[in-house]
Amino acid sequence: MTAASTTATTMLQATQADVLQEIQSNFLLNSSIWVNIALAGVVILLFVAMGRDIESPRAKLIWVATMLVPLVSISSYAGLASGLTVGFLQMPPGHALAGQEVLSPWGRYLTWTFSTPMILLALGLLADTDIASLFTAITMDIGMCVTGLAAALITSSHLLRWVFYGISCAFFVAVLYVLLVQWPADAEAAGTSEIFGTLKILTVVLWLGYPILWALGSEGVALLSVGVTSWGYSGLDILAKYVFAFLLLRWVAANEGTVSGSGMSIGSGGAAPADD
Ligand code: RET
Repeated sequence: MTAASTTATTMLQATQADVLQEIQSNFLLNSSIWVNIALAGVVILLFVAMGRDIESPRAKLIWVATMLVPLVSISSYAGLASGLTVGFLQMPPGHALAGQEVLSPWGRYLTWTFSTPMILLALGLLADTDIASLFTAITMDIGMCVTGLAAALITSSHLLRWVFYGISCAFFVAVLYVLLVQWPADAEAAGTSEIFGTLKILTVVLWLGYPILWALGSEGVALLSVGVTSWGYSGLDILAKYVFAFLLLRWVAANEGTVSGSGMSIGSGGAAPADD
């Protein structure tokens, strides 16, 4: 066994306490986590206050979905801060860090499976889309997150890491299609096109940053360090979650009448009944 692989084996058997120590000794990584925990805490309190007078069912559902974004976020970042959802991975041959033990905050990818569907649920409700379209966006999004997690965790083959990355991107294209093509028309009909348009652009532009960071970071071609990548994700999270959610809730609180229907033209595809 070579010295390098011995080190790798040692780190791969690292306890949670070892991982925690590694996180705490990396200032960039540690600060990128704690800043988000603090922000999520403030944002949760702010959103409770902003939504306290909302009464109509659809507006309430948008509010709960939006609230869940920082709630999932604080749990996600607490998992990272404790070392529970961070581990060492030995990268396969062909990877820029082949044979080295790389610190992987894989919990991020896991928890996106819960937070991103909430963002899409809130946007779909805002556009008053139909249930099939909402189901499509959310399931494609979950597919994107789970296959992205697989891409990050695979250590058996460099090629398969990128195959899963490609599959995740394909799911992402489906989400983008719904956001850019289907929902704008629904939002127009629902009278929410202005705010939907702003949030759609914010979402599409910021979400595109995630696969770029993955590819440039230590999971991909390793041009960026673990700490810089983590700050990249944290920065995107601040904008894609907290700023997004704040703009949405502020609008819903001020325009509750526009979203006061029960929402979700379930199964009708938005069409009016034949005998109306
Ligand atoms: C990965 C890597 C594989 C390819 C693609 C990705 C896309 C991730 C996205 C994440 C968005 C996360 C948000 C989180 C908020 O809580 C998994 C990075 C396409 C779009 C908005």
